[in-house]
Amino acid sequence: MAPQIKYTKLFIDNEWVDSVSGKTFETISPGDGFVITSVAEGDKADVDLAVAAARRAFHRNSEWRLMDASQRGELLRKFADLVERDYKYIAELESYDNGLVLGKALAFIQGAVKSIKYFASLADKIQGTTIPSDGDVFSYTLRQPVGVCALILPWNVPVLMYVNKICSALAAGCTAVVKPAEQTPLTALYLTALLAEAGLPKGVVNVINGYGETAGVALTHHPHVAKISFTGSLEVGKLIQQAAGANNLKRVTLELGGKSPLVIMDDADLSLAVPYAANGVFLHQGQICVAASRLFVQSTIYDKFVEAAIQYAKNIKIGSPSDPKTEHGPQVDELMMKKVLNYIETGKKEGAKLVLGGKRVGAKGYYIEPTIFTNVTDDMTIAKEEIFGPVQSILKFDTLEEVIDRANETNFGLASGIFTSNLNNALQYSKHVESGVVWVNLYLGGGVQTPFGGYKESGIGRENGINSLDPYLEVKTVTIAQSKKF
Ligand code: TXE
Repeated sequence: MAPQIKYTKLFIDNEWVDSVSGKTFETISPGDGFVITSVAEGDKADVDLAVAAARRAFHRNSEWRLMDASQRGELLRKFADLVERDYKYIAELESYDNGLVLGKALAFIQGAVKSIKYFASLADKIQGTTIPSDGDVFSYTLRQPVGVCALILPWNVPVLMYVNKICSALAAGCTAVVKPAEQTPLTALYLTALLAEAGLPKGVVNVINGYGETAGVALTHHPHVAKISFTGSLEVGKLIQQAAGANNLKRVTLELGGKSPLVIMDDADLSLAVPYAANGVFLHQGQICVAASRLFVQSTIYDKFVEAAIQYAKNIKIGSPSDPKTEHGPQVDELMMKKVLNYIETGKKEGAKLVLGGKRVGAKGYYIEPTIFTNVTDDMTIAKEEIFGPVQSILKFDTLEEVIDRANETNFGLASGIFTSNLNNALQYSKHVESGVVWVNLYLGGGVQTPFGGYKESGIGRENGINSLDPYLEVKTVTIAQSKKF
């Protein structure tokens, strides 16, 4: 049974409100292509109201600014408890709106609870320093919240994105306006209701559903937004950077796409490498920014590996995302499905060999078979552009030196991996591959404790980890004259 929809409006100053224009837009279930519900559609007028509310909540005398840091942590811990209380419902809602298969959604929401607790624990550990400055002075630093943050979310893992960004902002003491992706607004709205239930003061978090070109642009150009945290496409990331530079020089963190290389050396344990490589690119139908979308296999084991990869992928169970047994669900919408199918056609035309899948499944919903291409070369479109779909491209290499150069021959630099039983290979690759994350003998590991972000055009800044609040903080140096040194 479909989960009940409880919130569909905008959230401003702790009130659920219609948009100023009265407009709404539909959100679709990718599992069957049917409309789930209509949600209020915000644009510039609503963004102005939301930013004004966030700004009031950030005033130096506001309840939020006067709250003890430990109390902010306490509030986040309550939020974690509420997410834990409702995690099954939230997982069902995520699966319904986004197409993430239920089994994974349940695991992801449990991961989100851990993340919230982690950020909660950072709230009262924001400390400045005292500095042995030159002269008859005393210097120290304060680390202060940057102000109103615009948190612009993608559709691929909405709950995790909401939690990472909102909890970092709140732990740091900022206020926020969230813009969920237009494809997947529902879990962000529900989580916001839980934050309010946890006792969030008025105006600290506001949510404006809407489109990028309207609500998103209004946020990125707003003179009272101090910082933007964005996860999404490279194209929009560049627009955001320009918008931030064009007006009040907003602080910007960007988590963009990838074309992540995963290298399988001939001394690797294939019983691990094959499933990890498959999961690395087929998880969530390939709609993850760290997808292992360039799989480099050493020539001496290439044929053997390809055979095992096909056998593995053949057995992935495709079905409705709400069925707990399903391993492979739909793409998020028709547009993305067509985009991925188009990449598959391009792969065939450019001479890659399609050895598995390649087709849409059924006529209802947006399903694509797990797809494998072999004989992929570096110059092919499918080896260069982010597909964001269930397409495993297997390339051949001879030596580690060669594959490091080829792995780095991309403007992206988000994640990478290597399977090898030789420690020197692992260390050499890890040192020289140009990516923010390297996995050795696993793929997709580590938790909220580890910094996450990209080299090159995969982004700017890091999320997660002990320093994850830094982008939400300013450093202020205070220097006080002393009559004499003592
Ligand atoms: O992303 P967009 P889309 C990649 C992936 C995918 C491609 C396109 O390759 O195929 O991006 O996806 C908001 N100003 N990733 O079109 O448009 C938008 O409303 C301000 C990788 O969905 O970047 C949404 O909230 N905001 C990725 C968010 O930006 C704007 C996750 C992302 O949308 C805006 C998703 C504008 N001008 C897609 N235009 C990852 N890194 O994980 C749009 N938005």
